[in-house]
Amino acid sequence: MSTDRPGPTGALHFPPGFRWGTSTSAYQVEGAVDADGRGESIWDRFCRSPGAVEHGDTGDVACDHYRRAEEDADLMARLHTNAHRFSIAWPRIMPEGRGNVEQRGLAHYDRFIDCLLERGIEPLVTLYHWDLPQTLQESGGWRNRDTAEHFARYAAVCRDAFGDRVRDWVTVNEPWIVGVLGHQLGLHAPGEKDVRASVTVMHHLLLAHGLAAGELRSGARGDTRTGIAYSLFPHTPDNAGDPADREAARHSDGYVNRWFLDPVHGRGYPDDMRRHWEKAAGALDFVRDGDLDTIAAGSDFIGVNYYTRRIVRADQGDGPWPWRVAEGRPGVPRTDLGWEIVPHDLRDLLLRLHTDYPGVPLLVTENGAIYGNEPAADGAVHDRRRIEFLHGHLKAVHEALALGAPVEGYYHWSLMDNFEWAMGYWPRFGLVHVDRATQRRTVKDSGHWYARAAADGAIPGVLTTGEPDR
Ligand code: IFM
Repeated sequence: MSTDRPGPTGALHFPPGFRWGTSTSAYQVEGAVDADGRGESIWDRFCRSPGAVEHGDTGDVACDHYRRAEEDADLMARLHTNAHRFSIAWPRIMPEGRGNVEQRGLAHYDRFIDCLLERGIEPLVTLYHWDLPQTLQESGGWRNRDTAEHFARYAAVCRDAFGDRVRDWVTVNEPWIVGVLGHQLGLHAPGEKDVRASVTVMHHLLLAHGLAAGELRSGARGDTRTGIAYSLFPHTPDNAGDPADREAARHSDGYVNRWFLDPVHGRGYPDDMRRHWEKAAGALDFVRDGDLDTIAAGSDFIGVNYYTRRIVRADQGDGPWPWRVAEGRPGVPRTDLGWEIVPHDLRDLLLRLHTDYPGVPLLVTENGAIYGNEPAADGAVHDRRRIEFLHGHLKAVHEALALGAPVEGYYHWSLMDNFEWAMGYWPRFGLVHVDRATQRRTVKDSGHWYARAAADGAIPGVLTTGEPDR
């Protein structure tokens, strides 16, 4: 793909057709948890466990996006975006996860997809962004292999309903986070703390991806594409001069990144991590003959969710892994949550994916930052730091494009401030501020900046203007 080469302060143009997108997920924005026959999800249940979510927050109301879907599509049109990634809530389509299909749930997404298309916004649909129907959890959830089969049937229902208008599908969002936070550390629904469960679940999620991809691609249109949105963390050894730290970083990279990317792209599970998992969790006997072929059959793009890097050092510690995540470096800027901001690692990550999995289109399916800006006296939200974040990361994407990485689009996380899982509502990731009491939406300065970039198909080479955050 070609990109214009800028002068020192000239605009950086992105290729024609580049997707300027925003990203959300159902449970984080929709609310209306009892509307139109929706079934209970594991997040509805988890939010009600005392202490599970900060301040006892829940997704019951969230951004009320279920009821304001059309208004929010108008908001996207005002941002000049041409793409939007959202997820379908499985419990709205199949309240019990299998069997009965709820037509009102289908009708809702049917209308929303049309709303997007009417505004020139291409939908990128995620089928699983963590809201498993609670009924399926009661029969073992993702630990139960049958859940992958149920997921494939749900995918087929979505294909039949929306496959005429939706070309690109993310089957599963961040299988590593589901496995580790949901089943090993107990920080996300369903709140399990079991190392063996976490690796079992990850395998079943990959299997579910492969089975669902087969269903989605068998639809009427010939150009359907499927992929996973991975939580990818570039790794840095704490002490690059220490071979043990370098080895720790390589293994941790296997744990977080390669464990998913390699099997999906036909290389099977990486041997180094297989040994670690067998030591920590016992024989991987849930991997059956043929599973790896199913898993390898279904990826037409790589969804890159990138937020920050992981610095790792060798350390046996108390847990099962012979590495430990180290502190970030002094002097590196951070978000309000303390995550290091390292845009050049996004560039390097995209280039690495291009090298390791050649020819596979790349979509930055999430990238964003928590900054807590509230409306100022003038009513606007002056989040200069998010503009800098956007500029830095889009510039990194532009550099990756210029070096040949096939990046097709960038979906900012998030369209609007929403429910940030176990942290509840305090973290604000949006280009649009949401007033929790009134649901009033205010486009932040960063939203206006992104709108300009999307309209121009370009960003400034150098960021020169703007006031500091207030
Ligand atoms: O909000 C989440 C999203 O649901 C998955 N990826 C990371 C985001 C920010 O933490």
